[in-house]
Amino acid sequence: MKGDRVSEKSRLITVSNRLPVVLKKESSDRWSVSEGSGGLVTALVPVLRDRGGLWIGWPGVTEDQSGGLRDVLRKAGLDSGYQLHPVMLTQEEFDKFYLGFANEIIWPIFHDLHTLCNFEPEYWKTYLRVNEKFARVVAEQARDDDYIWIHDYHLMSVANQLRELNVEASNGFFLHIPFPSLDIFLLLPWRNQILSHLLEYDFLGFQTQRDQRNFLSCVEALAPEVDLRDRGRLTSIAIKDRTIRVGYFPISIDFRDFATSAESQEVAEAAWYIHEQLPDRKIILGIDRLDYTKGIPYRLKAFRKALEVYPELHRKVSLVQVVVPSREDIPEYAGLREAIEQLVGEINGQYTRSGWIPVHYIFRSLARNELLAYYRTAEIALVTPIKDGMNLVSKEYCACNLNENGVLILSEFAGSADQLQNGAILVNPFDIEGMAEAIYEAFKMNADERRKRMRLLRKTIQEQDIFWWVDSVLSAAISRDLTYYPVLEEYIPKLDIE
Ligand code: GDG
Repeated sequence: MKGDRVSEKSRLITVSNRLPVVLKKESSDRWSVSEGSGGLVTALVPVLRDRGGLWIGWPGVTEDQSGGLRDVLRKAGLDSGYQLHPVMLTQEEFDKFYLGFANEIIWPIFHDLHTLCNFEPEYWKTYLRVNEKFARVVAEQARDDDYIWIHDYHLMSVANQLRELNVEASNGFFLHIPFPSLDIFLLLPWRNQILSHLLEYDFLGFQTQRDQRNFLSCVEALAPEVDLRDRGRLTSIAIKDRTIRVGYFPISIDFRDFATSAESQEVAEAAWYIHEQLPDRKIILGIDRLDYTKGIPYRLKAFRKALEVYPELHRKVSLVQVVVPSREDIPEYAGLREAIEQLVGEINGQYTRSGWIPVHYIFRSLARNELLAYYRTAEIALVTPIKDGMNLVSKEYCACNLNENGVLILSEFAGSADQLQNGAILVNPFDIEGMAEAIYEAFKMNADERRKRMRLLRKTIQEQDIFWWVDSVLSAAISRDLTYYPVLEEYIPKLDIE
């Protein structure tokens, strides 16, 4: 039977939209390749090396520019201890699958922003074609006793194609972004196909309980022929002769790596320099990709409100807002940039005084050490997405807060709020006045409370790090043994403040 041969020792085939490499073109057919950074890569590479395995994904350049690439990837694979297999995309496929279906339909609607969707039928057809392309590369490589782990919203239809191609290996899917509620999901013209394609996986992982519940209520409404059993952290769904399992697993970071890197001399000096430039001032930090889900305009309005209502903050705080350029080929993103820059201009125009600029706006990607220096030195982090699968910035900030004196202001609608609710100040990211009050509360918070809260946050993130996450997902997916599977609630420590 399908999946029967999978075991703790099975090879792991990881499939994601992008291969975990950074490519640089040195000449017309010469490339340099380096391993990508990021928590997922760090956590999976040891597993891939250990079990033997491969990573399948798009290399980041379109077919017409990819001369010489396959050989380089083969060699890079050998060097890093696991194989890399590219899925090549044409420019048109990239435009309609990645920019189109994934980022103009699924991304907005799964973040509850259906009014931003461009429901172009051609996008769906290309999405299916590209998912089939991915499935073909997987089928060429997979053995029956492998475990195939597919990631994220770009690849929801791969299992369906694998079935068509008679691939016997067991598979699982992890969704990194939220899963919407039934009312929102129903708006999607391809809701039935997408749901039935997701039900072709043997295992489904979501970030939070809310996402799991939303998915299960869509299943109950749209696929009444299936049977939901053992509802809980790991729910079983019986479909004809198969049983699939659906759980939630909050992704995390390599806590130790962030904490030790933040301790380095280089980061310490950069952190010192940042504050030297802003003497006698508390830094409030916002770091986000340019994305309408990150709530940047509401956050800026909240900061303006705080300056208006609490003049005590004048000259005493500066907001450093870093916006990392992203998806600029999509019209909605260009408009968002304009809105942000206009608000920054208005706030600075109104409040700047000699020696004090209220908002320091940075529109570029920071080098890693610079990023860590801001994390380490900022007194307050303002992480207020209107919706977010998890939000790693909130966890990275705490990991780098070595002095345990920072305050995390966190949106209720970030996935990380489930784990970090007891140490952070939670806010509704649409509530401008509420966020302004939270900024003031963080500014005034005494050292003892700050330390207690930050210790709690760091403890939680340290215990539930990215390695814990990989273990939890793989043990629930592969071993089917629930005793392997940590009960999350027990891991969330409570805050002890008078
Ligand atoms: C998706 C989901 C989920 C940011 N600015 C710089 C920089 N970063 C790095 C951060 C962090 C990452 O980018 C952003 O991660 P997030 O989790 O916040 O957001 P998404 O990119 O939207 O990720 C999300 C995640 O998948 C994982 O499942 O949490 O909800 O949307 O790691 O450090 N890195 C550098 N310079 C920057 O300026 N070097």
